[in-house]
Amino acid sequence: MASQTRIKVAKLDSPKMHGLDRDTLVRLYRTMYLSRKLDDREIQLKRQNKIYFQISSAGHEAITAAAGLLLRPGVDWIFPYYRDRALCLMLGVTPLETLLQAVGAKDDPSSGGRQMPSHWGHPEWNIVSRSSCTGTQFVQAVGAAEATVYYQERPKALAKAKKAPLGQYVSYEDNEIVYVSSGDGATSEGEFWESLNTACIKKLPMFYLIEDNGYAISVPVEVQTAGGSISKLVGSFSGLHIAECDGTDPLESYAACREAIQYCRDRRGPALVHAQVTRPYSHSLSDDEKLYKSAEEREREAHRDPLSKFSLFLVREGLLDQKQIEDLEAQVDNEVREAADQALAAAEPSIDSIQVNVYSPDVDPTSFAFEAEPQYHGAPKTMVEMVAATLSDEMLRDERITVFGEDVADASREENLKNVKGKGGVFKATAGLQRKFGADRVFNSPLAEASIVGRAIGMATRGLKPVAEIQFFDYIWPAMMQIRDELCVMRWRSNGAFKCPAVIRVAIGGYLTGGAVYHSQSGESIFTHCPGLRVVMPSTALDVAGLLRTAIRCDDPVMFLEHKHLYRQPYNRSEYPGPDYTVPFGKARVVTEGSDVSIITYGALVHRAEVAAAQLGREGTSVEVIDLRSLSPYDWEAIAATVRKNHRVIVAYEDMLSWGYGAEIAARIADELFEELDAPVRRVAAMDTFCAYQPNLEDVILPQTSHLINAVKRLLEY
Ligand SMILES: Cc1ncc(C[n+]2csc(CCOP(=O)(O)OP(=O)(O)O)c2C)c(N)n1
Ligand SMILES: [Mg+2]
Repeated sequence: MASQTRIKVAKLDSPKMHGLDRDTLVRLYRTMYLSRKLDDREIQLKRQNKIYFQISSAGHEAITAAAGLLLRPGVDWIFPYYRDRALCLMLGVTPLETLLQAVGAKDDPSSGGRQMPSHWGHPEWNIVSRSSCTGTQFVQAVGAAEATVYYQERPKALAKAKKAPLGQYVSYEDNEIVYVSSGDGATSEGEFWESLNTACIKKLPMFYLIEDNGYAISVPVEVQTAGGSISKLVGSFSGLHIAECDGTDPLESYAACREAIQYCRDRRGPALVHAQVTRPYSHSLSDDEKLYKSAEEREREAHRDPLSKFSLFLVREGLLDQKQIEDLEAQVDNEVREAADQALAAAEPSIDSIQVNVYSPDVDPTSFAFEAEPQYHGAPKTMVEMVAATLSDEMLRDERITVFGEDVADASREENLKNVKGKGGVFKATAGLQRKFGADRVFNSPLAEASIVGRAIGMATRGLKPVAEIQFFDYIWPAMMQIRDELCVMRWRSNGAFKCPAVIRVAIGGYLTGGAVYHSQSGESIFTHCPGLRVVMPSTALDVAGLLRTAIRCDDPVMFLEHKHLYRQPYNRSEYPGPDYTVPFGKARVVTEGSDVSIITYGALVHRAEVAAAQLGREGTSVEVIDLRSLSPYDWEAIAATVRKNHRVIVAYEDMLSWGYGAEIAARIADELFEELDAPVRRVAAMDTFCAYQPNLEDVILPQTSHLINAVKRLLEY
């Protein structure tokens, strides 16, 4: 008797299906296959020289499609990495959109053709624009999760953020979470550890997905990660839910992610899923893994390919037969073909559009709108008191403002506030603010500069207005990548879809005898060199009030440089100019008018130039002193006007003599105003060396009045 053909029917109630119905399982496979086909198509386009770069998500499709299924599109906040194509597709990014990115089209929603392929970003789905930097996303995700907690408690802040420019993308929903992912290699970045630390301290609703394909380009995981397992290594983080799964199996991945995501949604703390995946297509099309991976290793990986395993599973379980698989694949192939044709025909961005979205198109901090008359009242305040007073008034006015950094709070242990005066910053610039506005608005951060700036980026991206403090300029460097590659670039690289209008306050400059090399540095030119960033440096208390308020109210990232030497000087004090006093950026101040020589300066040298001018005035030489106040943008008209008037000019600055900020000003004067000059442009600056501990070397870092006087006299000899 012929044996009866047994038709196997899937038991969808079997535990291995994890409650997923047939349609969802098919959708999972479809998304995984679509992701792979898009990669394949890009590879073909690259080989045809129609695109310039390709990095694939191959081998990562199962875990990322499963995670995408569990995230809520447009509700949860997504900080992905380049191998998250299936996740993005699952959330709603279309195949055409991913290919518009590959070809660098004008209408690419992630960057308008500015970034490489697979640098995901989509405001509609809360996918925050990614840079190429591995690891920077972790601390930004922390800031985004802090925004979740903040908005939950402060609906007024949310309402205000929604009314601000790009407010259409500001959102908060109950139980939302923040997703952040990376490969195994990127977990070696400090920002990964900094982020876990804060996520656990604050029990933030953050879902970490580590997609471990065993390699970071050519570096294997045992050389990357102590003990070879990131999930084991993070085992002692308090309150962190940890799971490990086979990331090539969508059902096992789904189960692991579901539990982890629920943990986050329940606000029990952050969760980390460590998924073992494969990387069949080398690191990118610029890499050939045969150079460092054995044939056996590659063979073993091939057996774990998520696509072939899952299609086999679907057939074996009777969910799809071979014909249905083939139909589904043919349908997807067609979809990819059509999307590719459309992408290849799409318009490129125009060359001049490169200038667009460097700064906010909505708020111009150099405009007349920021001109205001002071309404003085109260006793004179020092510069440092003015910082606190201005922050206080702005915080009253705008609940989106948070203030954080090292030691900025009055006392983190709130119960102590009854009996102690409070710290409020090592210079007291934030004194009393926690007491007044609460510990959720004014708080101490761990001692981790990259995460201070990264968190500010995450908050600002979601519509908050962080005013973060870097305690000393000398220690800003761990944050350099967050500043240069993230904070300044977010708006430009997302073609205006995201922005980071955070204020970074930084105490800068030589200030005390014995401050030595690590409490005395300048280096503002390094930051004025960053497009997208505004850099200001007031020299008086009045300008602190006006410029700090403009910094907070403007829509761009601002580095607010506070000179430590000036914080408590009696000569620059001012009465409080009122809660709406602003000073536009890019407008210099004529400190003293004069008709023989001009000194263009800023920061701590303004007062010294003023004293020099007074002394020279008594000797019959009339000196004009210009305080730039804003370093980027700067007031070229004021510079040109004083040069045209006096024909003799000194640029005085504390930054290094060579390549210092004033060197560029001097160069531009020589370049554009040469005919106006009766004498060479002179620089008076710190020497190209460090400030030593010995007091007699103090003036190495901060030029003295006598240096300025001598320079003026030499200039008059021409
Ligand atoms: C900060 C930084 N350093 C180096 C690189 C160059 N780079 C790009 S990807 C990569 C390896 C990343 O490996 P992993 O995190 O394991 O992710 P995978 O590519 O394996 O998925 C490196 C070194 C970079 N983009 N950013
Ligand atoms: Mg890797």
